[in-house]
Amino acid sequence: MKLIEGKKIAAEIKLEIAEEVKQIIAKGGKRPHLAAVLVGNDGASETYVNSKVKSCEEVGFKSTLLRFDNTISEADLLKAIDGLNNDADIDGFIVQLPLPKHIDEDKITQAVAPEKDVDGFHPINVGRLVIGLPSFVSATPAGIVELLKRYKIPTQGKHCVVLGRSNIVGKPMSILMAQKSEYANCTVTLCHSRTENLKEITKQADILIAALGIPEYVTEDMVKEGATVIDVGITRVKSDLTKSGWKLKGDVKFDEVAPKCSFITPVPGGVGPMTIVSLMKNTLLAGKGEVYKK
Ligand code: L34
Repeated sequence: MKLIEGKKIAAEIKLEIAEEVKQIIAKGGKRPHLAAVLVGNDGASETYVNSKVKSCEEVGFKSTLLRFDNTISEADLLKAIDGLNNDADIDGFIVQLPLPKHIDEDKITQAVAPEKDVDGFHPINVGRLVIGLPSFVSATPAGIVELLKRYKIPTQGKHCVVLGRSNIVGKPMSILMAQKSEYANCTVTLCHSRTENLKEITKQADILIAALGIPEYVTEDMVKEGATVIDVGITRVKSDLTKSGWKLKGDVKFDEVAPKCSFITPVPGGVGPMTIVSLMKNTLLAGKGEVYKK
């Protein structure tokens, strides 16, 4: 069993990005600028957004954090998005999810200009991804493809089983793994809460990607000997053993599944840091105008 060290790879990629930013600046180019919108004060969202801001500093990007109370109206949030769409200094921005219940997430996602949508959530970017046009790709799935690439995990012709059909992870993940590409070309099965005979399907997976959000759902009997297991889950569960009173759990029962795997990602330190670094990559692309010409 080999541990896929997302945290380590993310640190390496950040150095690569920092180097590229230095060269852009040396040539008189513009420093990439990412903005993040954070509504309310959900603890997990705070952690993720802080880590995005910190990563911007590390790679040499400019960053702007816009914070709003969780009572903000949908109309006012749309106004803020309009402001970011029209701010020429900002290359890309994200609106951290989840949003409060009175705000329609679809409406917000669709209000972001596609050429600044470094989350890759806008239907234009999703559609472009599906038909193989240049697009911003959702950060978590993009980070997972990068991990498979850097660990030289064979994908061509392999059976990849994706658990979960969210717009952010499961759906784009299944599209990416089926793409005609040296680092994909998988046969993909997308499973979800209504899938029958789930265990029979997951047992056939050469690559199993768990993105359900149910802690420790994937058990040893669901995994084929020698499989690669990617754990996207990151749920905070109560714990008496930590100072904070909670600890992070993935969707995979790591201790029993790991011995069967050829490769496996840990939680934390696996997929999470790759999500952040993929956002940095998308911002760099946005700054350079490489997805949508400037
Ligand atoms: N708009 N909303 C928007 N874009 C995103 O890309 C996200 N996501 C998901 C939630 N909402 C979003 C994130 O940023 C999940 N997510 C995310 C980002 C970072 C990490 C986990 C999820 C991460 O850094 N995880 C660390 C542990 C962090 C901790 O201590 O809680 C890890 O090692 O897994």
